[in-house]
Amino acid sequence: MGRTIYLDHNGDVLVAGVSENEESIYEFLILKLSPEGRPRWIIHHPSPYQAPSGGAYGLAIDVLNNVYVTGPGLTMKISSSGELIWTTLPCGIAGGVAIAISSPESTYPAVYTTGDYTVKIIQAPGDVDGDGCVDDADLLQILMHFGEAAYCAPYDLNGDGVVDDADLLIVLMNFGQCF
Ligand SMILES: [Ca+2]
Ligand SMILES: [Ca+2]
Repeated sequence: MGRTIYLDHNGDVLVAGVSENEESIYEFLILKLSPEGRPRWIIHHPSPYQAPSGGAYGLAIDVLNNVYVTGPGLTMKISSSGELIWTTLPCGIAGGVAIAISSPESTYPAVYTTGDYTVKIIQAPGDVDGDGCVDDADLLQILMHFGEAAYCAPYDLNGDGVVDDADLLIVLMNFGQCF
């Protein structure tokens, strides 16, 4: 079932919604059609919420025709050719019902979704505070929370539930970069 439809910069048609597979698993369904209606690609991805109300609700594209899709509990980025680039960690507030990107010209836009909460999804690795650059402010966040259990916190950069040297390394490896 499609819920949202969008035209990209090439006139291709993007459709996102929910589907149910043979094993009764509800999925995010995203498909891209040519202007003539010929399928270019289709993606099925398990929905964190296993109900007919799960699946995709919002869709946005950037200047490169990358596709951003959000729904309850999940947001994902898909390349223009249909490869899954990333998904958010299953952290409860990982998706919403609408999505927008901060600067469509950027290759690294911040992604905002909205539902019960507004979520800013940081793409730039090591950018804890989401200001677009990895600097001492991000380093400080890691150091202040070092050793803490921090499931789904922004300073738990690798999403393993603890703030430790692995997160510190992500900041240090990207230090000084702006996206
Ligand atoms: Ca930052
Ligand atoms: Ca971590």
